[in-house]
Amino acid sequence: MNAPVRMPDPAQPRHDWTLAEVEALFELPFAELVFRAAEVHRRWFDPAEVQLSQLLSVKTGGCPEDCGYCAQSQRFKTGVAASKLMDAEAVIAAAREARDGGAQRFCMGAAWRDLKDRDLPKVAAMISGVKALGLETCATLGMLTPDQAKALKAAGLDFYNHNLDTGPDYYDQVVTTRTYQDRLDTLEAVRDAGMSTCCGGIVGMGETRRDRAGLLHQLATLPAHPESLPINDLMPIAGTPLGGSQAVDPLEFVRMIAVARLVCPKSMVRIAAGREHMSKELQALCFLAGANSIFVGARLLTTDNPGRSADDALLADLKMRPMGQAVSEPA
Ligand code: SAM
Ligand code: DTB
Ligand code: SF4
Repeated sequence: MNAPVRMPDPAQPRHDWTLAEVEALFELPFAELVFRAAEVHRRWFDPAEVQLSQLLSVKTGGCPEDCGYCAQSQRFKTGVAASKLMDAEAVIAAAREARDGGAQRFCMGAAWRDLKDRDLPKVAAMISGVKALGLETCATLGMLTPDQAKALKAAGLDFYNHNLDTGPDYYDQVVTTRTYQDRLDTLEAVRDAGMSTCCGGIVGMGETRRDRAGLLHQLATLPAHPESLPINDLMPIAGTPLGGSQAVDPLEFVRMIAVARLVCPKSMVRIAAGREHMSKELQALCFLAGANSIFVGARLLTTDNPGRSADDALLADLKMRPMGQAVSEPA
């Protein structure tokens, strides 16, 4: 008698995905794709739980980079004024408010090409102050050296956000001032310092489905899958090269979420930017397809996000609840 054929378990993380396999997932019938992603989601997570992160732009605008989607590049006329790095006290006060509003993670963003050592002490003070509130800490400050990554870890940084943004073949159409390899190097420094990575990208920049598969293929074949995987729907910014991009079809956005869940089964998959223009039904489909994280608060970095009451209503309608805070709050 023949031995029974053992099928590989689709919920087990793999790092040997081929681009063709990732593309094939995108091509599945919609219901089949969402069903498979929902199954994998349930293997690792409670599908009624959603992780809540809150962003703060601690240094806005005036960035020398040319990322074609970004409101904060000094190369484009977007109306965003450049400001200095905020004081640690003000950042910590905003984090306390975010925590009291229910956020579990606080992400500090700076419009920098790379972190300068002269800013490290102030940034470290923000991180340790936010951590002391009982929040998970995240920062996105541009490129890092291995030593800077170690210093941020020592200050109490849990996650570092650094996105690959798009697939490698489309990347040059979006950014020319830093390479794909630069981004991979920063991610390596973050991992080597013992921090968790938050890494994803943007859809709706004129890329093809193959480019979207290319991004997810890169993430799925990293030495460690990103612990957080944000999928941003482009917030079109007037004055930027990509400000007039055609919006991505909502069902294609759901496919992106579902494939992300399938290729990185244990990652937190976040509906990141773009919820402001998404219906309740679209967000519900994303949760069904394996999304389990959102940004809360009325602002992202420079653009709007659904506020507290809209998100309270969304979660109540869907009978979903915030994931427990990872660290217990000090009294
Ligand atoms: N300056 C740092 C950097 O680029 O590494 C950190 C901040 S940057 C704003 C963080 C990420 O936000 C970008 O890599 C991009 O993926 C996302 N992002 C920026 N502008 C966006 C937009 N208009 N719509 C959607 N996502 C956006
Ligand atoms: C991520 O992937 N998305 C966030 C966060 N990481 C830093 C940023 C979204 C920015 C949206 C446009 C803005 O508000 O300027
Ligand atoms: Fe600068 Fe970051 Fe915006 Fe690029 S995405 S222009 S690096 S702030």
